[in-house]
Amino acid sequence: MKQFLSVHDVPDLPALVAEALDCKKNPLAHKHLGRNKTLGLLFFNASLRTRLSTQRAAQNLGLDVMVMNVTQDSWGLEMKDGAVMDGDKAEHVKEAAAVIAQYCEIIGVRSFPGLADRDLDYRDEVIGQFVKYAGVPVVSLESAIRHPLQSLTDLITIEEHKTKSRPKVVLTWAPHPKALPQAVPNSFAEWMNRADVDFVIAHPEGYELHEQFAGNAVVTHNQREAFAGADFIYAKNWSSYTHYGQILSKDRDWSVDAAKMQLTHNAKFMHCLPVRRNVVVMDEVIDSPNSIVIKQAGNRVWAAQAVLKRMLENKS
Ligand code: SN0
Repeated sequence: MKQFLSVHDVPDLPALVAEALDCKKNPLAHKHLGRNKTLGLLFFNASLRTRLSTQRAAQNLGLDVMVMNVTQDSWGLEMKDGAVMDGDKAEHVKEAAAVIAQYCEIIGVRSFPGLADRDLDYRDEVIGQFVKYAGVPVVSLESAIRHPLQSLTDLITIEEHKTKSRPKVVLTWAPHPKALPQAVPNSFAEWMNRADVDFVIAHPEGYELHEQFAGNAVVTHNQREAFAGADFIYAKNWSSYTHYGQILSKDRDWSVDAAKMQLTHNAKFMHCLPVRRNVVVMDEVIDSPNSIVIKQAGNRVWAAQAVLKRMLENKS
């Protein structure tokens, strides 16, 4: 695997899920693969799960890891080719990415969108520039528009917890005080469209995801209707794509509570975390036996390990 930026980098989804579950069963079986090799993790934004789970996955493979909080510890990076660099950015990504690639066999990058300029964000420039100039495999640790390690994790978790061969999976928008990226829902939708599930997206009007991601999902503005018969409820807030970056609703009637979970087929509750308790989801749901958010977060290790393993093995 040369890059892991989206589901399009994965030719066979069930095979990658199976490989991640193999890693989970036998975490140290490939400890030799990363010997004398180094993974560089670059963060332009905050992280808890991604940083620690990817580091743990790397350790399981025998990789050394270097982590840098780019915006705090490094020079301001210019992303635009041809820029006249007389502003506050001291270094161009063309040098930075190429230099980091001298020290690391694999590079991971996290960079959120600005949520101000839709065209700019959807060009996914930061991760794209690292791919272009690093020349070594690049893993997305959440880009402006996708979070593929999270989505792979979600698919693994659904595979482990499903009680029928083709479960009903509902991605539901939920309220939030801040404007958040579309990366997690975009990516989740993109992966669910490739998976063997009945996929429904519920959101208030104005929260339509780009059709490139929504794909063949059934889309409804009626959350309760969506919950009926669901096997998995995946809650997430996102800001509007059409009214780009805006908060159009903070309607608490969209929070996930126990009464709504009653409408489901004893559904498992999922969220990528971090989550705003009693805004996105009520305590009664996230603390219930049907909540699998901690197991889901645990699976981040196996998703990262399967991807890093394939990169080390040079396998697609
Ligand atoms: C990020 C997001 O993309 O929604 C990362 C999720 C993995 N979430 C946040 O930025 C939450 C911030 C907050 O204040 O709740």
